[in-house]
Amino acid sequence: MSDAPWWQSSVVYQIYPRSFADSDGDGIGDLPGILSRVDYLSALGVDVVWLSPVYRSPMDDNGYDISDYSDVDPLFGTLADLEAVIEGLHARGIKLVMDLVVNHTSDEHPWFQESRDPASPKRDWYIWRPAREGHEPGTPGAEPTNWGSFFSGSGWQFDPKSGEYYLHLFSAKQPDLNWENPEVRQAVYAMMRGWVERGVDGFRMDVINLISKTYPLVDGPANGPGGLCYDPSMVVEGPRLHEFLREMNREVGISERGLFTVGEMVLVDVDDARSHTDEAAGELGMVFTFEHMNIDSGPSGLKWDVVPLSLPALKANLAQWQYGLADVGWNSLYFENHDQPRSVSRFGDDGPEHRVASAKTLATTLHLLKGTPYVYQGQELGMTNAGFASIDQYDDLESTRFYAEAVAGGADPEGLLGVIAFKSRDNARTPMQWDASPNAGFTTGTPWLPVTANHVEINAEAAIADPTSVFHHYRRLIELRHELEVVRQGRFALLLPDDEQLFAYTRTLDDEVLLVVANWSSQPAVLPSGPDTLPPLDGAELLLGTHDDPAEHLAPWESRLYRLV
Ligand code: ISL
Repeated sequence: MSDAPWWQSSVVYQIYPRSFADSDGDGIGDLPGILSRVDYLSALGVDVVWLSPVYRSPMDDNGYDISDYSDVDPLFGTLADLEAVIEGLHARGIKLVMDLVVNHTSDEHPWFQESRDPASPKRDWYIWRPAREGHEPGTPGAEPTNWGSFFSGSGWQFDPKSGEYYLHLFSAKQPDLNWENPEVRQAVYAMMRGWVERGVDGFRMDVINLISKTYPLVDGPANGPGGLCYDPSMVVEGPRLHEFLREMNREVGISERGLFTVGEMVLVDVDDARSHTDEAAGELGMVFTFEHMNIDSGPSGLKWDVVPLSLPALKANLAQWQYGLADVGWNSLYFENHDQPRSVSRFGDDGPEHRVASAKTLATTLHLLKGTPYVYQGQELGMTNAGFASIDQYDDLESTRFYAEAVAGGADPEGLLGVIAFKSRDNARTPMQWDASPNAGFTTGTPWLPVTANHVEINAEAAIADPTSVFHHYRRLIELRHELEVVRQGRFALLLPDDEQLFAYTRTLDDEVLLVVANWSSQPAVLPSGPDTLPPLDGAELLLGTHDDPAEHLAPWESRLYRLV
């Protein structure tokens, strides 16, 4: 066993509490619901749970708009319920990581309410600006800059109370905190220390590379709808980001206490990631990149501009991150989260013939890379996209606002619905499918978002009972990471970079070599042999496969893990 930090040997399971398990029949998942399912997590074998926000919130963005960082929202339960979840997980050897959303608060946070008064000592806790010179405050075009928000429309909101605008990179109910103000930073660190004292083992940091803004705030290229600037490079990786992250690490004792950290970083590239996750920098354990999530986006880079996935491009990108963080820094590995559609529908084949094999093969490919793998609730069952056909079925503000704005701009509603059905965040947010009963065992009430009809077949109860299920494949992959140092720390090398069907790579540690070969297509694939293809398989030991009786060809969506001799 190496002396690597503990989280480099871990597999993380993300819980989106609203959609996981409802204990009281209000149709919304809660903490007692999570507590009732900890044995399920233990059976899967994960080491860490990342809990999406359960703090007090008006729920404009399902809890990513926080009005009290130190309390639990009554929708989810009480502080005592959270403590019981922490204890229940710890008793099973599972750590708990909380979501930390500190680029912005809710507009209903008392800090912001105070800040609305220009004479308040908290005025400077948020980013207030007067109207653009020569413009009447509150009139169209008077916003201080042309920045668009990530959720459509301007990134500035006029506040009639003080006659000025505040910056919100997300919804108007999510005003950005002013990290230049040391009192803001100290308040955040004190809150984090409070959670550590309550027993949490680390933090997943929401959009953390947006906290340092580049001043002065100026107009950017008008490249978006309504002449707004949708150029996130204006707002990421600001000049004081490293300083803030180091200060946070010191003040909260992140490295000292061995806390888990992952920073969600918009537009982060490998070099930035290395600089943030280099242990010597004293910043973060790992970051979430978006690059591989944008490979099926067109030239605009916008998520709604969907193009078919290029497998060589995906391989090249994942390989670039593997190589770039091979010796310094650390990778996070994910294909799904609460902001992304279901990977089996997006990258795999969710039809009846290939759903199981493709869900397993996506898992094989991801989990045998070097880094910390993340499983998003339901991914381990091969849950699919929601299949909503009408805009009324969607809840997520990102989808509904995009639709409204695009329809107002003359776009074809049918075309929009197709794109939204493919990419909406609600695809990941439908209730967890526990069993075949009418509400999938998620709630006894009316679920806040429709349960997917295929829960009758795709559910945890059925998966646990079937040794060939996607669930058991994940369980085995997690076990392999725990068992084999080469899976945790082995060096990565990509094979067959241009192959349109096969994703193949090796992992090497000393004289142990693993080969992963995965057919990312719904057609059979020939295993190439000869120079510059795959290493010879003579005598190789098959450690894990998706299909019985492996043949010379790979079946559609078949993947195998070999130990080479
Ligand atoms: O979801 C996105 C793409 O569909 C992103 O634009 C997303 O908003 C971005 O990744 C930031 O995400 C995080 O912060 C948001 C919150 O809505 C997301 O759920 C969260 O993961 C604002 O707090």
